[in-house]
Amino acid sequence: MTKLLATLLLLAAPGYAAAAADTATPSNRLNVLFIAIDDLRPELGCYGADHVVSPNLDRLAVEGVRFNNAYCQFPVCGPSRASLLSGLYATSSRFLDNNVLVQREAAGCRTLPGAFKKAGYHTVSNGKIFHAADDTVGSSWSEPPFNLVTSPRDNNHATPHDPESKQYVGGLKQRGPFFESPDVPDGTYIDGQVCEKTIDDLKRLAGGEAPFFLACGFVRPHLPFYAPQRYWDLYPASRIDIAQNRSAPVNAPRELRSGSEIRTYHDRGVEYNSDEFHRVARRGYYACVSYVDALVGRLMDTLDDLGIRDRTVVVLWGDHGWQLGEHDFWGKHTLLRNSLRSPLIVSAPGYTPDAEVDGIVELIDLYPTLCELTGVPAPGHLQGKSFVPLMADPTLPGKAAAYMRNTRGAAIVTPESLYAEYDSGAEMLFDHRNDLDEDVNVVSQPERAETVSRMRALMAQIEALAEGSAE
Ligand SMILES: [Ca+2]
Repeated sequence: MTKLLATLLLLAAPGYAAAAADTATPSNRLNVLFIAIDDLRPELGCYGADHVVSPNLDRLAVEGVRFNNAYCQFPVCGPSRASLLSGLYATSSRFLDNNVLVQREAAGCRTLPGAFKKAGYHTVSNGKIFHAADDTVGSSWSEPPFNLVTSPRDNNHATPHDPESKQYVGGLKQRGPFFESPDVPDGTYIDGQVCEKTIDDLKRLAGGEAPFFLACGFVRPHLPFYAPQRYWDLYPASRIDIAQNRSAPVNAPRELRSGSEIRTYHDRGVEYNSDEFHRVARRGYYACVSYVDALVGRLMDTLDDLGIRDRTVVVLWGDHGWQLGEHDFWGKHTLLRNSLRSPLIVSAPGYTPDAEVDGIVELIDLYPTLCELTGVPAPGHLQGKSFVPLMADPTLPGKAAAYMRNTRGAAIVTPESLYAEYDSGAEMLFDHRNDLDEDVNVVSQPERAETVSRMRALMAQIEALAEGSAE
């Protein structure tokens, strides 16, 4: 091949920005704005949900690549984040629950922000990124994390700001009501303050010598559903559609049950799983989504105002999905698609804007992807795979399967099915070609035997990789 032809092919390839990144020096490397949204399921305007008001996330999707089948590795905050930030799968002995510490359970493995810090980036953590704000602080961050979620205690993420809410705290319900809608400014709640801090950081770091890796973690729409009233006003109660499939899946094993987190908050007299409960909870969740959407919009506006949008990779991810009343289930935790599927949008200079990828990717793939996009060296321990090729050509197939665990078992998702195996031996198989809502567990149907044995083998393969040495 002649040199000219090689150059032309390189320039013609949609992914040429990645090739350029390989030779980037620290001073001309792309910045990264890394936006984490807690408990956000992919029910957004840009994911086809017209009833959700998310203009800013929709705008980001138009500027980037939207992943329609991105899966978390554990449908609980702490383990999901530990997996993404360490680049390692959760296993039967690692990243088990919210007591997780990457510095203990993946000791010696450089974290995602740590890899950027080592490569000369200035790395900053605002809000909820690691589940424990003090996890891997010295190796991950250039500055002490700004975190109001765990401290100070007088304004944690569950602190109510409606004076009326005080009457709903007491007895067994020390956590306050599960929703409130006071007429307060955005900055009253933690997320508004994290947004302000991140805007200040963008202004401070935009002109710096070093590129930045700026992480901004919003806690809504995580429970409790507290958001300023104007975001509730976007959703008249009479127009809220509730889940249609309110029964447990047919042939569901007893290990499959709803999370109970919402019941640790005061119900304000709304009977659990009544139609009204479904309506109020959905309305509160959507209000919180629109609240964080507005905050993301302010970050994007700041990038534009500073003139650094074309030098910044923006990635927006949710740490797992959520059951919003489907099967009468609430919350995360389950090995069902609604708990496991995450929103994921990546906008990087040089890649097809307004693209969507149907191929399967995993949140664990973000670490090697961001390394490839920026030219930051990827450590050898990573178990995920860069999805930059899918950003260059969104029609390419994704992974054969995504793998995830919860406290009771493990699951894999392929383009056709979800298969789960509990530690008790109980199994589930949902046929996503005909039953995306997962209403019937077909694992015992004789005609599925071949699929089940193929899924078992595939899961064993991935588990062998996941259980492999962390180093
Ligand atoms: Ca979460």
